[in-house]
Amino acid sequence: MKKVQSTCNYCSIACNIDFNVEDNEIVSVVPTQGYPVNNGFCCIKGLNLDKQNTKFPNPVYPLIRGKDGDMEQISWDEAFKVMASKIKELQDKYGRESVAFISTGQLTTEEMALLGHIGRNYLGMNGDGNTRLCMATSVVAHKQSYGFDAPPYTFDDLELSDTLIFIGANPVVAHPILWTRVRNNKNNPKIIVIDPRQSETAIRADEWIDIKPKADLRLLYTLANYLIEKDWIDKDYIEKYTEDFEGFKEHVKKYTLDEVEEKTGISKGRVEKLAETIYKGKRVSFWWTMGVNQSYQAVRTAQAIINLAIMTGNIGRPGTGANSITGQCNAMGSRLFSNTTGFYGGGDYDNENRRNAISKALDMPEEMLPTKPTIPYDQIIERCITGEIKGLWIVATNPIVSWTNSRKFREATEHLEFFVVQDIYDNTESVKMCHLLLPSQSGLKKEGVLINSERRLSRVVPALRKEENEYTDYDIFLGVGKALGMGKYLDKWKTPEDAFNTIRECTKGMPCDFTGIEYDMLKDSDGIQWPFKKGDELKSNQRRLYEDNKFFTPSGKAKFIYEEVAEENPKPSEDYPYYFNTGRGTVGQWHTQTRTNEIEFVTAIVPGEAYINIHPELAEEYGIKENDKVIVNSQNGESATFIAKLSRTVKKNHIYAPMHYIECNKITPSVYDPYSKEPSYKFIHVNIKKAI
Ligand SMILES: Nc1nc2c(c(=O)[nH]1)N[C@H]1C(S)=C(S)[C@@H](COP(=O)(O)OP(=O)(O)OC[C@H]3O[C@@H](n4cnc5c(=O)[nH]c(N)nc54)[C@H](O)[C@@H]3O)O[C@H]1N2
Ligand SMILES: Nc1nc2c(c(=O)[nH]1)N[C@H]1C(S)=C(S)[C@@H](COP(=O)(O)OP(=O)(O)OC[C@H]3O[C@@H](n4cnc5c(=O)[nH]c(N)nc54)[C@H](O)[C@@H]3O)O[C@H]1N2
Ligand code: SF4
Ligand SMILES: [Mo]
Repeated sequence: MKKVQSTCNYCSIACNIDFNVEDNEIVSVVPTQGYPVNNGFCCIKGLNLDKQNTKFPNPVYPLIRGKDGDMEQISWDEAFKVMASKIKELQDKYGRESVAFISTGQLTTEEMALLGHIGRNYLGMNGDGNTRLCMATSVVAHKQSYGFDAPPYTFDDLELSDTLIFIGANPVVAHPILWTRVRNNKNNPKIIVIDPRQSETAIRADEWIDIKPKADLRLLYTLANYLIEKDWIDKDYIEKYTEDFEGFKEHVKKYTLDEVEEKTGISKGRVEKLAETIYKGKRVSFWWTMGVNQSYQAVRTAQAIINLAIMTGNIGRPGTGANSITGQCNAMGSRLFSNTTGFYGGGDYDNENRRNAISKALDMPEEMLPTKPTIPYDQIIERCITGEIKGLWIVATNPIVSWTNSRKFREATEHLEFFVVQDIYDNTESVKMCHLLLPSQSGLKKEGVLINSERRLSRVVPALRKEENEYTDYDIFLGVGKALGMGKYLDKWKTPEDAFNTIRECTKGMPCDFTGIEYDMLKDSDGIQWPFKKGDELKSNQRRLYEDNKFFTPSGKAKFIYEEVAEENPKPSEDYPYYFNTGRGTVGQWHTQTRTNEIEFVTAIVPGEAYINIHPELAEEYGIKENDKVIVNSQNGESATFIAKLSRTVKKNHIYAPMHYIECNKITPSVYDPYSKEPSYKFIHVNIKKAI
């Protein structure tokens, strides 16, 4: 029996798992002992990683839609030829930007980088990722406030804090191993959860701050104002290491305690107490996730959290930080290496030094590199609808279920001349709409590197051998690249290891510099967090950023960034009296459920149909009982039917819908943060009626 240590490719914790393998079959799955992230523990998804393409086998050969609408098998060579000729044909006829791709935070870094190389460097397409639905807000917030998309923390900080404040984050469900780390904290920490819903995490916290939906920014500014008034701030830190505090101080003056209860639902006394807790804490850490990122004013809210941390000196020390938790296993890889919004390793496309360095690292003329960032996801969809984009290639994402106001995505696909889906299943909702399916093998057969939420690179090692004609995403990209005639431009990308070396070269001199990491150093290892420059010595497997109080802005200082609190968007209206909130349902369910539907422990206990949590008193007003069907009508003009699950975890005028079902995004709005263009998935007004 052989033991293969690899990385879980569900969530951004990136637990390490030992697969015990015999005759190319997985005999058992054991969380890796001693691995600094998960040390012998993992959640139900990781424990069932062997169940992929077992209940729903993926086709080995590509499928193309015939004239009668049925899918027909073709060879890989034919599929690559179709890809190359269709893309060229569309680009010749309608221009380079008439074809686009949408990828994901769930590929290996090398796969993502190769797709970006083919799609952006060689073909000049637009290409965005599902990370836009998830982490775009944090990216912009970090870039503006810290000067680089560089989250500060290491997971040990969860154990070292004395005060942990979770804002719009539900780690008990979404990042269970992270919650295990909180429980290991020996400082008897104070745990506070800010969430309009009494989430599974709020239930376990010392205090649940039951805020009105999207009132976070006002609450955070009010807290800041009160802390300043009380002089509960770290003046020395502000003076030496931050910029524009005076402007911020002026800005927050109007956010007084007098108005706070009416606008946020949190009483003056509670705000004072929360401020005092922050002041008294020696090691205060703030953790945020999608309750912040997915909003019409998300970037400024994330930055208001950063502002609180830097004004109280809670950054760069053990147990502190304004910490954005990522979502997917390789969101961090996608942020740095997808070649969609900036160069590999960071840097804007108009930065001459970076153009030069990247052109050398890729061995490619500068003129071939992109000159501007991609248009974002929402505009890709819009351009499909207007007919400017004719070809779309989606990889490891299932937008017909996951895209906001999903009618739009369906509409987009109806206008496409060429819609390609690359997935490990042939039965997803998106596959049902496509012209060509490129079936990839799952992570169990892949090799490469993932980068987790605390910037740790770790290896994906194939637990299972590929059988004949089985292609991973990496193989598929290479096949397409060759068919396109990329020739010498693939020389630096022959294997995942080549790709790793190529992109590693691109990090030289950047904040994420990991030129000191050899590909094989990551195998059977503790993983290594960036930065790790050539010549660096690995002193610890827990490293945080900003310990030297130097940020990546031109001045080296962290910036206070702020703006007026915006009005609710969409606006409330009498016809739609309830707030509709969405998010994760259970630990066992992953996104659109294509993978976790294979886990029988999960499907046996989670509702098989879309459901909402509704307060028992509201349900009673409509004569709705447990498991009755409810029609939800949304301000976006759409309706969907859900099963009612009565629960006091939601306020009487709130409805909560887990995102794992196709019905959920029928209801959500086409509203985005103005800076990050991340969808505001968690906020729209609805009305309800009992279905008869
Ligand atoms: N089991 C499981 N785990 C997952 C995933 C999964 O699908 N299933 N997905 C992974 C991914 S990609 C991601 S991005 C993460 C997401 O991880 P989380 O962000 O923790 O999960 P969500 O449930 O989307 O949202 C968190 C909370 O935000 C709250 N919220 C909504 N609106 C507001 C608001 O206005 N203010 C505040 N303060 N809170 C609000 C919601 O009520 C919810 O409890 O999970 C990752 N982990
Ligand atoms: N209402 C609402 N909607 C949301 C959210 C929310 O909170 N509320 N959250 C948003 C967030 S944060 C996210 S990250 C998105 C996630 O949304 P999606 O990315 O659409 O969700 P997944 O189900 O993870 O889709 C991944 C797809 O890739 C396939 N796949 C898995 N492994 C591989 C592989 O190795 N190769 C290939 N080629 N395919 C593979 C899976 O079968 C699946 O079809 O959803 C967003 N949508
Ligand atoms: S916590 Fe995340 S990385 Fe760890 S096993 Fe569960 S899904 Fe995988
Ligand atoms: Mo996500």
